[in-house]
Amino acid sequence: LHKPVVVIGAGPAGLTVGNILRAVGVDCVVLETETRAFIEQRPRAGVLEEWAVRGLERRGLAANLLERAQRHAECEFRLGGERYRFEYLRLTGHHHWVYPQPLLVTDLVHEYADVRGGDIRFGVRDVRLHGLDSDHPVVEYVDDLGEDRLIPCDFVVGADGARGVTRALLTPDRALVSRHDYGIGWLALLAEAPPSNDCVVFGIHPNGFAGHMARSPEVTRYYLECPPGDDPDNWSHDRVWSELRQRLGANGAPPLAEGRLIEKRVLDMHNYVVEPMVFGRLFLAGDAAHLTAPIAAKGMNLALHDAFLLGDALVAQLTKGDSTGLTGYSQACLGRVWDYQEFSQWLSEIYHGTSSGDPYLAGTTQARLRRLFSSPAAGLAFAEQYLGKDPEY
Ligand code: RFL
Repeated sequence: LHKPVVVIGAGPAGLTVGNILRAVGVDCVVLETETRAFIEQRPRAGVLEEWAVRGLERRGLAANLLERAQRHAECEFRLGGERYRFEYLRLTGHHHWVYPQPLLVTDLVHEYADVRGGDIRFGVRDVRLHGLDSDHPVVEYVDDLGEDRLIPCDFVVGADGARGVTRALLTPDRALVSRHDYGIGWLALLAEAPPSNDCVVFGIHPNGFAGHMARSPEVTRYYLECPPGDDPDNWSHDRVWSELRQRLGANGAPPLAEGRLIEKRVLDMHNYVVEPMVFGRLFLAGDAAHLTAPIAAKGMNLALHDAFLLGDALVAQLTKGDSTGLTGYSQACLGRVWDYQEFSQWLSEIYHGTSSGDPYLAGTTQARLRRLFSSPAAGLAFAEQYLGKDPEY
């Protein structure tokens, strides 16, 4: 009955930790509230940084990705009816990978459960953790048949995302939670339509920000800035495409390929960071520990960064009795977490300054954008943040 590690949540963070443990034969169990079919289809992220893909590859988790993912070398800003191309591959020699999150989750579940023989239990409810500050924590949950279950363990990984239960255990006497609310909403859309440009497009417009990101040859993600808490039903098919055409319009830009909207939801842009990401035997990873609004497409990358560090640290502890990795885990993650938070805030001002209604902010943020295209040093600094600095793995 006893398991060395219980992982709560089968997202990119939890599944990556599970795979790292199974690769060296450490026994663990992953608990997930949803079904396998649901998590394999849930649309979300798509942009992966080079170092994250290399980290997956090194752990035998990137075979499909390397075969199917697209490489992105440039992005384009549109402002005042003009197009400004930012060629980051040419500037830095580095690129982005685009691979939809549901495909990555599908690969990770398959590898964990079907190839490495990992134990994963779907459809669980009422997960509760006991004795986290002792050497013998216990995870309690109700299984998919309604039976109450207990798993005594050595370590618990809290990888249950932004709406999970594990973060709530880091109460104010145990951790500091810093929050930032942008006061901005994004209508997140998935269109059954081919991409309308050969790279990512950011539209900076007085009506609000708009984004275009290829997900596959058949599906494209779009974003439209909107009031926070807006009702997606306020956005009819015609209104969506008319706003997208206005906000992404520019001289010489190819027309938008319209299609059926298969996802339409409002995301309120807010961030948080939990410090430390650890309480006793509970180690948080991914969105459970820190949320970065999709402004800079960093969340899944940070989730993988945590998972690599935590998976390796748990293996060192459980196979060699070496506790260094676990002791330094939170601090090792938080440097990158804060770096990405800062970049997200900086980028948010560029995206949203023009539509803020404040002409002073519009002026300064447009100057910031022009600097990227007129100063090679500013361009390089931006590219480094945009692509994510390479950690040593
Ligand atoms: P996840 O993926 O949310 O997985 C958590 C899992 O835990 C389950 N769960 C529970 N299981 C057991 N017990 C409980 N009590 C549970 N409560 C929840 C959930 O069902 C789920 O399966 O967290 P993880 O692993 O930390 O991964 C984080 C990423 O998913 C997230 O950061 C990204 O999706 C953010 N993000 C993006 N990140 C990028 O790096 N690049 C992008 O291009 C990008 N685009 C996006 C995004 C997030 C978006 N949304 C929906 C917020 C675009 C969007 C629209």
